[in-house]
Amino acid sequence: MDVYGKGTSIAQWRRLIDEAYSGSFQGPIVNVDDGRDPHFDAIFVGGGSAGRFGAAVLRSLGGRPLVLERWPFLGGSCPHQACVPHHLFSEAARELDQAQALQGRLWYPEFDPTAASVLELVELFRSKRSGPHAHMNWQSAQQLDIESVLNAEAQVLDARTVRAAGRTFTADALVLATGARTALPGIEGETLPGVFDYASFIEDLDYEPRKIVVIGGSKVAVEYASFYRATGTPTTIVSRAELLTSGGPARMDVDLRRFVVDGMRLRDLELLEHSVVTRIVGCDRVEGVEIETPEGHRFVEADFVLLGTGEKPNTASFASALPLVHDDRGFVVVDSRMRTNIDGVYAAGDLIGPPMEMFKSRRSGTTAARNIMGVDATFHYDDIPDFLHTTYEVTWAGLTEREARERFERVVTIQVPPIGMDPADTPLPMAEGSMLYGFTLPERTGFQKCVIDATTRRVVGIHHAGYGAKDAFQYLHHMISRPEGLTIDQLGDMNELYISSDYFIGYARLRSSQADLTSM
Ligand code: KPC
Repeated sequence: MDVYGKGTSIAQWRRLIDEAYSGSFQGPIVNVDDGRDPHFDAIFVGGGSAGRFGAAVLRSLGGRPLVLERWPFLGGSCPHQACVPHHLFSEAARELDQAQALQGRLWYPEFDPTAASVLELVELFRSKRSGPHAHMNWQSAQQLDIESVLNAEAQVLDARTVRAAGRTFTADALVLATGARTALPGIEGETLPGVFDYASFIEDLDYEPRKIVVIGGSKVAVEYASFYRATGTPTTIVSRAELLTSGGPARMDVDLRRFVVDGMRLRDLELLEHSVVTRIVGCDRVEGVEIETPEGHRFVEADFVLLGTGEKPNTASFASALPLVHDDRGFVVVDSRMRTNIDGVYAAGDLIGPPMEMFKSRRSGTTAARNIMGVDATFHYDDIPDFLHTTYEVTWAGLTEREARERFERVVTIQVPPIGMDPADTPLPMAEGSMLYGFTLPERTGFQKCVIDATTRRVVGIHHAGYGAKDAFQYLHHMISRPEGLTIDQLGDMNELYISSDYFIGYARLRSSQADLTSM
């Protein structure tokens, strides 16, 4: 279908995406100016956030991008199977957590676990996800003037040539942004019906899980397990290491991590750490999981298993054509300009490995685009603000307290609840989203820690479990990472919108006149 210059509306895009995704429309969706030579400044192979944002910036800089995408929409896995459903479920988890915790109090009825349906929420998401998809297509084509071929597999022929939809396109540069998918852990029974990963959970779930096992200790495992448990479904997590101690979360402050993991236990999530699943058991479908734990062998019954055990890159569309350098997990190696080892070939997004986060996808794509257009740009994503959701929004940036103590001579912290205090004895921190807990179940309000280099008075780390701090952390991370940094005195001179999650401002002000800083 040729859509170029047709002025396709958001509603029309949505119908087209729905038809393509259901299979009632087959064939490529071509938004290419056929009046011009099929040669582009850059071809983005993959139209997820890296490809879409890269193409937008390349276009803004006066270049001509082409985006090739196998799905009938731009935006990639985020709005389809990853961040967007994830956040829908996290919001549900937060609501359900409160409904369970406060049942029988105030206006909350007795919690009915049969009323909170995992399947219903997945079906809701599936039925409505083409709304954001359509917006991305419309924005990219109509507002950003990006040419694309959607709903077609691309095949890279060489470092300048790609085929898609039966056509050959050439470019001065390629940006590979084909994403990643679950790396199966190799456990016996992992392909049984009833075993899912984050993608097949969205695509294929057609029953209500009654007993769940989540395998893995990563963000994905912790987030999904928290959601399942919040619906009232018995849930067990099995993790080789302690939860949230590998990958990005390895840099979580120990006290923040303790609050998060204790909070999961408090909500009757069964956590089996230092444990290994040896077999997923079942005949026609999953019936349970065999586990070696430090206490011995366990069989945990389950009608639903989620694999949260990591990802591997999608390389099929270019592997045979391009001798790229890969790391030990197969991800494409790039430098800080997103250049691969092949001249004119760049890579971006999940394809270049963790962190599998939106900012890295978008910024790696735009970094590639700038360099292609002759603008020198680099992107380092080793120092990142980070977050995850349990029933809390958990956010952190900068150094953990331990890292700060290794680096600086004198470190002070501002911590709430205060060090050594039983959270049940204090309703603080308390802000939007935790006010009801503050006055009913104070141990559930949240946790905050600000880490300060006492010598320079600079804030070097911020850590938060609660609600509503994520926005602030985007900016705070930028401020504390600047060469000039952010001192406790400058933080204390900000104007807080009280009551808000950002207690650091008020606490910083309480301490900011203290010449010789001490912890509180
Ligand atoms: C809210 C929503 O659906 C956003 S999905 C983001 C995909 S992209 O803009 O391409 O990064």
